[in-house]
Amino acid sequence: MNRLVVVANRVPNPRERGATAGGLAVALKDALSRREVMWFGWSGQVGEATSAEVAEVTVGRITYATLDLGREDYRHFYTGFSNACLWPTLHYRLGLAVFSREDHAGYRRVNQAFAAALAPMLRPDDTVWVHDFHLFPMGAALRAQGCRQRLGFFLHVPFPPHAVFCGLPRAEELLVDLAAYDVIGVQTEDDAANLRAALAAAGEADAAARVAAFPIGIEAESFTQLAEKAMVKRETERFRQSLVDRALIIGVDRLDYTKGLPQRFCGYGQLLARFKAHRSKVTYLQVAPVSRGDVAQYRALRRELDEWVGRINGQHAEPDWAPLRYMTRAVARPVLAGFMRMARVGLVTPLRDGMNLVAKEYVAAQDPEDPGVLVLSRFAGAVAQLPGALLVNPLDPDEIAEALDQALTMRPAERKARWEDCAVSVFRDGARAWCRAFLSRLEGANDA
Ligand code: GDG
Repeated sequence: MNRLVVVANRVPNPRERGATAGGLAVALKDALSRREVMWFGWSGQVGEATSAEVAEVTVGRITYATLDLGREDYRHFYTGFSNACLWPTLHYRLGLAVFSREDHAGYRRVNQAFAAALAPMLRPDDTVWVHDFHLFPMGAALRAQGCRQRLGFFLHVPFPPHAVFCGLPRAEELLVDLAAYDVIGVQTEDDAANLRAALAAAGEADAAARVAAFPIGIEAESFTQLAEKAMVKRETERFRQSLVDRALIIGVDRLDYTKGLPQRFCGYGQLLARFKAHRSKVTYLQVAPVSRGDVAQYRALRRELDEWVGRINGQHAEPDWAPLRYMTRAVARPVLAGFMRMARVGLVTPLRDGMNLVAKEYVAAQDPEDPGVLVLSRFAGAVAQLPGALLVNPLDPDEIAEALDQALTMRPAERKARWEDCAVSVFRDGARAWCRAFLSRLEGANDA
């Protein structure tokens, strides 16, 4: 079988194994155990200049081929154009986007450099699968290097309506770049419709026909096992004792302005103010590991959240009860799975999200005999697969408060029925199925 080359901004560290490795790495490893794979991309290291040489490490059938980014390229390609311009715009937040010619030039330069480094490493029958918004131009850059291989692209984040997308500097150029791919995958049918319309408007009607939705999933069974095993861990027991029989609400998100955290905190405050029966009876744990701390808006958000936490706890706490527990450190995945299983409510309210895997992990972590309730933003891509969730407008704190009250008072039979409605797709449409679906479209056969 031919080799699969996965191109992603960040390549997983070959020394990280199992539960600590990234979701994509685990999914690919399981789905492609018989296949030779090369990961190509950024090592995660920043040096003086972007490396001219590719560092290769092979473990079993997987080769990790990486480049270090130079300081300037890191600043303009990664922090600048990718995180401060493309990320907000693709999440419908054009007003937050930072436009800079230098960032734009850095983005194109790094994509060119990656393509120039990868092209000579490719074999004629390789299948190349490029991931995410950092690398829109990679396919076109590979074609310009003379590559004739099958090239697929998957966008993990939303694709906004054309009226938003065309606010990007040289938006049309990105669409022409996308047209170089043989298959262009997105998370939802809405994203697919938006992208097709944008491609058609850019005169790339042929490419519009190569766009398809492939909703990403999780390795649900292994997450359930993690959650079950966590129940006997010391950390879980200590946490349980600290709750003293209070119902737990859990939120788990990278600290990012797309995740709707200030509005969520405000909604929880409304719950405590309006539905007084829950006072002293509920604890909300928000895990929000800091990300992209070198982008100004993320630092501002962190300060804003610090303020919210102080306000809510200051206003509602009792000497023996802090209503909101907030941590900006990451929690180990096996521990997190246990916390999710203990939570009566999973609170997932992004303002906009490509998919949102936390919503699916929360469902997978539940005890089927006594499951909790998922409160989910109607603007997460995952909505289509989770019909049993309580849907909210993440911008409306009152709706969040009402949904939390409904979830906290829901009878066991309804909780179970709603959980079962969500579990169908979470367990059936996993990461492996996603991988196979994309690759079989790209390769025109069911042999992935
Ligand atoms: C992008 C798209 C799309 C979070 N905190 C901790 C932790 N996490 C894990 C979660 C989950 C993952 O990180 C986050 O995945 P999401 O899907 O929720 O969100 P993004 O990071 O924004 O991912 C998104 C995804 O790509 C895949 O296509 O679904 O829409 O934005 O797995 O559990 N893990 C650990 N500790 C933490 O504190 N161990």
